[in-house]
Amino acid sequence: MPDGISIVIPARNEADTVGKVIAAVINLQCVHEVIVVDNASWDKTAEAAAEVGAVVVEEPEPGLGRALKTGFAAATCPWVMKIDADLAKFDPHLVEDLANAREPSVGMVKGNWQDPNDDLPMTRLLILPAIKQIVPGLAHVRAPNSGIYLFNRDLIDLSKLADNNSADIDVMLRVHGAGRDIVEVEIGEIKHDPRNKQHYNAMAENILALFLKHYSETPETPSI
Ligand SMILES: Nc1nc2c(ncn2[C@@H]2O[C@H](COP(=O)(O)OP(=O)(O)O)[C@@H](O)[C@H]2O)c(=O)[nH]1
Ligand SMILES: [Mg+2]
Repeated sequence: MPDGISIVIPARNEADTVGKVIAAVINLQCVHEVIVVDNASWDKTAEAAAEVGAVVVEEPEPGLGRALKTGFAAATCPWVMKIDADLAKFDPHLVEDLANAREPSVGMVKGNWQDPNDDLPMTRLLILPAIKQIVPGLAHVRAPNSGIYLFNRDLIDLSKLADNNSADIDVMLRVHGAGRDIVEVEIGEIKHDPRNKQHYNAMAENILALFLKHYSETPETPSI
């Protein structure tokens, strides 16, 4: 059997959904532990997570990247899977499907999901064009912004990850920079909480800043 995995779930005020997400994955054979990062929640996220057997760690400073750094560092397995706490619908088989896609050359397995109500504007209009221009070695990735992925934590310097919600993409850029393959697995339909425009506007800004920083530090293309 391939190595066991740690699941890390960042959670900010997700008391309504986090317990169900944990319960769906915690007893799978390949899952060694589920770590929930309670990111300054003011609801009962931590209680809901502990009740169904997750290890709860606290990250008092809000920010998805901060929560991820804390959670990835707390994981005891080198292979860490990140899933969101706000999933209302997903197929828990995706955990095994991602775990089984690991090969010696692979550093990261991303979950490629569909949502019939979401044509992924951020991915189409910002992230795919940015990858094509700035990181052409990742042009094969269809769902680069997926927040569901498995990666080998030992390949990257966790302390350098972005603090904000560009961190999922930052993990991918860093695993790619470590010379390992990024592969994708189809994970079917996912339903999660829609957020407001301000959330996605801020996310787009953070992602653009991440790509510009990446380009200034490690240009793959001679010039743009
Ligand atoms: N927005 C936000 N999400 C956070 C934060 N810390 C942890 N999270 C969790 O990160 C996951 C993804 O966040 P979400 O807002 O759903 O982003 P989206 O799915 O990319 O639109 C959820 O499980 C959140 O609870 C934070 O400071 N801000
Ligand atoms: Mg979400």
